[in-house]
Amino acid sequence: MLGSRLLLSSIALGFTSASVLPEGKPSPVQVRAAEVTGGSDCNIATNRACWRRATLAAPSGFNVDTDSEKVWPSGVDQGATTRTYSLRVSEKTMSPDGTPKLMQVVNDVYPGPVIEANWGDTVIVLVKNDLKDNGVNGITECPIEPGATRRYEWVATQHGTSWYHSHYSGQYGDGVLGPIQINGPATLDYDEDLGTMTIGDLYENNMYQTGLKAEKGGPPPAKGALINGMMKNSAGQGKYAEFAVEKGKSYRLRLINTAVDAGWKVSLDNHPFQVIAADFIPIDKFNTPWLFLGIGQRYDVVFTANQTSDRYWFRVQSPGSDCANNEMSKGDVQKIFAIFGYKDKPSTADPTSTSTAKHDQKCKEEPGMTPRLAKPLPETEFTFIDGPSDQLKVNNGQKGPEGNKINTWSINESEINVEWENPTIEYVANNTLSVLKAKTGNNIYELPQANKFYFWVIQNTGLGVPHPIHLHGHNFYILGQAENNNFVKGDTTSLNFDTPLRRDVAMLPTKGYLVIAIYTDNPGVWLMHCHIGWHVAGGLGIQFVEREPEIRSMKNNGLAKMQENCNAWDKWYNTTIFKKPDSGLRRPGSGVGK
Ligand SMILES: *[C@@H]1O[C@H](CO)[C@@H](O)[C@H](O)[C@H]1NC(C)=O
Ligand SMILES: *[C@@H]1O[C@H](CO)[C@@H](O)[C@H](O)[C@H]1NC(C)=O
Ligand SMILES: *[C@@H]1O[C@H](CO)[C@@H](O)[C@H](O)[C@H]1NC(C)=O
Ligand SMILES: *[C@@H]1O[C@H](CO)[C@@H](O)[C@H](O)[C@H]1NC(C)=O
Ligand SMILES: [Cu+2]
Repeated sequence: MLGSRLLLSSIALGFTSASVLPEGKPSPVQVRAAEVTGGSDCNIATNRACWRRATLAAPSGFNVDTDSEKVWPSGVDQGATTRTYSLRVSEKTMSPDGTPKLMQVVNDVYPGPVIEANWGDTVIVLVKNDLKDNGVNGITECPIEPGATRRYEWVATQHGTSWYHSHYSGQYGDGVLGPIQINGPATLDYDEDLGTMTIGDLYENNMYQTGLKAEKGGPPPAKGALINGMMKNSAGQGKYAEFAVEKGKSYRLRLINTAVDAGWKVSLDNHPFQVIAADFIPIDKFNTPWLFLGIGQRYDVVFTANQTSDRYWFRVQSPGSDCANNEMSKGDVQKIFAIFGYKDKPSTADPTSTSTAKHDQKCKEEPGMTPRLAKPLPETEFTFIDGPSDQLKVNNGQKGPEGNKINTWSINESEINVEWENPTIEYVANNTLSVLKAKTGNNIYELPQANKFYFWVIQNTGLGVPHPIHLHGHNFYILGQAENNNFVKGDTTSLNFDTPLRRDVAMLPTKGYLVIAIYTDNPGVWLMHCHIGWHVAGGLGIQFVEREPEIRSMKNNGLAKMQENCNAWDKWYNTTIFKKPDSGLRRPGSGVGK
């Protein structure tokens, strides 16, 4: 929930590298100046827990035990600065797996440049839409019309790894995405930061064509995957992404699942991971040879290059057809790799390493991760035991005229349908939310009370396939998560109220449930949706309107600017033949009715 204290920060079309980064391949640069640490023995390889020693300006200092959901370095005295990045979104033919494809990319590269900042920095991102006919849509803003530039500003209140992407859902699958790296303290020491690794899926056709298929007959298989925008495909074209390590050193690696429709299990042969962060939350060291990442999830892991100097496979696999339908990862066919090579054994040959560990084939997170900073929840406030008003039922169906039916996804039997030209925040600004709430598909749930836990039981019905549920503006608390199970009213024994993991994406497992809590400390309009492109496009989303009157009275709430942007969008939209074809949170293009 990066920058969640700023109203207009949750939607991205893309962003550029700051003036400090070249407009080329993203590279893991350490932009941190030594003086930031407030002492030379802080945040060094043997003291990663420390970020900034106590000073007059920050009497408590900042470290991995600091509650980053409440406090963060602020101002130059505490080592925070402002960084500006310019991102330009345009069409470009690229060959990420050795075969050409017309993509939509940021600053002519895929993935887009890394937006890197230090904990507490203010980040300004100027996004220019250089596409001919697509915008970005929102809950909190109008889309960016072609030719226009929009300015986003947010504070990196938390540290860790994330990514920016177009919220025209499918559009990020065509390339409009890039990593975000916020340097900060860590729960485990390591020598070097290897930076980010994006793991996405690759489709034969563009997202518009693929989305059409998903809507009519169900999603087609992806033809492959890309690791940091690269892959050797089944025909031997293209190249594997490579990472070089030095024997004896330990490394931090920032994993990001940027897929449209794939959950992954990942592993590095002979080098088990020590997981140190889940999304933006530091976690107690968690050891595992295989790690599951749902779409949108991030994990920071540490591993030590302490094996025989050689080259090792980094493996990415689909743990079952419900989790990813991918031509390069199916049963015995497993071809999605990157390479980690020891520097003292330079070679260009493919590794010969084998994997000794097996994974559990489950499309859900490894159990047992706990946050470094435990935040217990008041069990007595869990109201589900009294009534079902906090139940959210995820279902699927079909709608439309006979012979032309399309697949839909709903929450409590309602598919979300947003208005591009009138984002929810505009109704909030006008104090006319009730008008929007009377409309079909608004899917608004109000969270009126401040600093209170709201609990939700999300039950997976219908097809019951697993869904990565993502919330903007908050880390939710995960109280319970089960496969093939209905949550039983009154049964709180299976829930964790003492040390729940907090993060911003969690799996709603196959035919099971996910129980979450949201703490209302961030007024705004926040979308919660399935991160599978086809599902959010088909309606699988709701929006929380949190502490509505306060949004209007917040200083610098950006509402006037939003109205100005919307007027510009309205003017352009009136002139184009491309009209909104669906939930509005989906693929660009035209021609498909509801
Ligand atoms: C290599 O490092 C890991 C920790 O990352 C440790 O668990 C393992 O025992 C080490 N192996 C050797 C051979 O030193
Ligand atoms: C969702 O639907 C269930 C049953 O269909 C109902 O009991 C519940 O109150 C609804 N949830 C909300 C938040 O309206
Ligand atoms: C909000 O008010 C402005 C100014 O009166 C108006 O132009 C706009 O259409 C209103 N928006 C909505 C969503 O009603
Ligand atoms: C949209 O275009 C129509 C006709 O071309 C015009 O009458 C209308 O005023 C325009 N609306 C806006 C908001 O520009
Ligand atoms: Cu889904």
